Amino acid sequence: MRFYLLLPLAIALLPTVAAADNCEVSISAGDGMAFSTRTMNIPLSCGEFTVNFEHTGRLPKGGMGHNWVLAQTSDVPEIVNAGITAGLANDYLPENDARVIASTPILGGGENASVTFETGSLNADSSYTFFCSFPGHSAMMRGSVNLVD
Ligand SMILES: [Cu+2]
Repeated sequence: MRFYLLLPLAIALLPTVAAADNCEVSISAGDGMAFSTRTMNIPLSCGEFTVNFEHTGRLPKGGMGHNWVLAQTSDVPEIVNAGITAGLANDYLPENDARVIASTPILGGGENASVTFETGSLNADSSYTFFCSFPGHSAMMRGSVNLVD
């Protein structure tokens, strides 16, 4: 009887164990306008890629909030402008905007969030940028994405 109860649990844990190390990355930002890294490798073979983002500072999200957003490089300026209009209540991002490929909420100091997205939505011929959409941050808080196999 116990065997039948444990089997579903074992199956539920399998996908976590199977995820490769290079299909997940950790990135952080503190009370300054800087990400901990300026580049990120995303292997298209991952299927799913996860970004773990942490605000390591102390300031509240209304004053020095940060998020992690992925978009095509050419879309970044318009997303940033639309984000200012959307406001903090919408995490400084336009709602239901397909140009936003992946994003975390705006975080304040001490908070963290993860986002997982399908690498199949990325085109090997396109240029991608990650950035923070908090008003005034994206000029400093941005990095390039290297799509790899
Ligand atoms: Cu920021």
